[in-house]
Amino acid sequence: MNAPKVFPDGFLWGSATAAYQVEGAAWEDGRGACIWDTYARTPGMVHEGHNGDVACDHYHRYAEDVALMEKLNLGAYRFSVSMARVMPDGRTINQAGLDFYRRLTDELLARDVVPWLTLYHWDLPQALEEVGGWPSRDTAYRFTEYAGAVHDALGDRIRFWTTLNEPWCSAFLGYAEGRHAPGVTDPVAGVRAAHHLMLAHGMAMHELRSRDADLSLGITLNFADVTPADADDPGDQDAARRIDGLSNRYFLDPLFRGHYSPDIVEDLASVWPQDLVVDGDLELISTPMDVLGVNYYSGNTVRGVPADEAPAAADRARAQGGPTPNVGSEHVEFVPQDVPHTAMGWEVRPQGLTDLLVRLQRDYSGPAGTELYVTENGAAYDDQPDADGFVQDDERLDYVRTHLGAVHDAIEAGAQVKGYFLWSLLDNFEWAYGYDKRFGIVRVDYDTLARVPKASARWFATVAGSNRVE
Ligand code: GBH
Repeated sequence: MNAPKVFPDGFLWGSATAAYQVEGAAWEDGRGACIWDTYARTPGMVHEGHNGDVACDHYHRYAEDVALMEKLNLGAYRFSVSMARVMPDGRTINQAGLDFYRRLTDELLARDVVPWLTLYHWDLPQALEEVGGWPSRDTAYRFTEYAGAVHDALGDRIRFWTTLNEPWCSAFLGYAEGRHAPGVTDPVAGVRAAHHLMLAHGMAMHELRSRDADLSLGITLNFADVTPADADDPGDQDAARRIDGLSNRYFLDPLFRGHYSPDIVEDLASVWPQDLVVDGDLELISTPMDVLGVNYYSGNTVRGVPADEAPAAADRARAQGGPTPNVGSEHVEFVPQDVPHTAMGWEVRPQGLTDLLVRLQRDYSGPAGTELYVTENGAAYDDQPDADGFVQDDERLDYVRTHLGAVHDAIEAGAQVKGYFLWSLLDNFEWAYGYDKRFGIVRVDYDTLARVPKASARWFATVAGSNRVE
């Protein structure tokens, strides 16, 4: 038997959700339309035309959900604020929208669950998309006003604030590949969106920091563990450099070093607008952060495709100029590995999480003194509920167990990891997959909206309660 892995005192155990994925009540209390409302209503974009109108009805059932968190020993809850509730038209403040997050926060505090707020998890007000969306610089200014409005309402009761969730997804899935809202397929729009998201982050950091020096501020990024198919092959090494650059360094370098990585800018030369970066932008973007949120699910093994060779079927569309999120790197092939996969088809690679956290500590967060939090990690599996709705989800439990082992290894190797949020508390609206993919440790019956904790939830409650993984 392995020795129990004991986590540092004060380690924060939590679960995560996002507004559009769980709240429902999409048209209540003055909420405006967001880009996901529109995208989900566009035929062919989301699995079976699902949308977030009802979702988990968290908007009405938040008290029940917070009680459940307490029962599961969860010390923190990472949620996002819907910008379209707070500024339905992208400009005017809607007090009723803010009131919901006050009620939620007060309920969390009453039950000793630390609120961890994300300002933006992909649900831009449709009104702002119509005047240019993230490819437009103005959106960063609207976002900063929004950050101030949320701070006015919640600044006295929330310590942890992250600006954006996964700007890579917003920019490149949303505006380059079009697999996410708003469904644009233009590489230049993707590059513009990425910069303006970073600028929005920097301006909001500046705004919040100048209001209150005691807040713990930062951003959440998604990371991929990238490995060359053949470590000795220069073409594969270059493919790995490109994908690591586009997925990881694209955001880390400006945030922590105040510049974009020169090799990425060079790879993107044909789609990088000359007037994109304005003097002063990078200073704002590199405002020192207290926390870095790390979302980790999987990784990729990549191969450089020689120009005279046809790429594998999965990458053919991309190589022939079809939309890809990996702007400027159309000649990279993703090589599936013979390892377990989740229901998303993502490879299970726990070692990648250890390597990532150690690297972030060594190359980025260390010098800045930024603390690392795993803000998302978890897995979708094909759950089979019994007659009572109970799910014996051994695969998910195992996924979380091995990834917590990976976090523990990283801490032992010196990474300053201060907490772990499991994605997700509830089964919820899984973006383009609708309700077809379930990430929850609590099952949601979408007919009755009843919540039933799965085996993984019971197990995770023991971990959170004892601060150790047996
Ligand atoms: C997160 O994004 C989101 O923050 C959350 O809202 C969402 O529900 C959750 O994950 C689950 O999807 O094709 O093997 O290369 C995840 C971002 C980026 C993770 C792309 C997987 C591709 C894996 N994803 N990545 S692979």
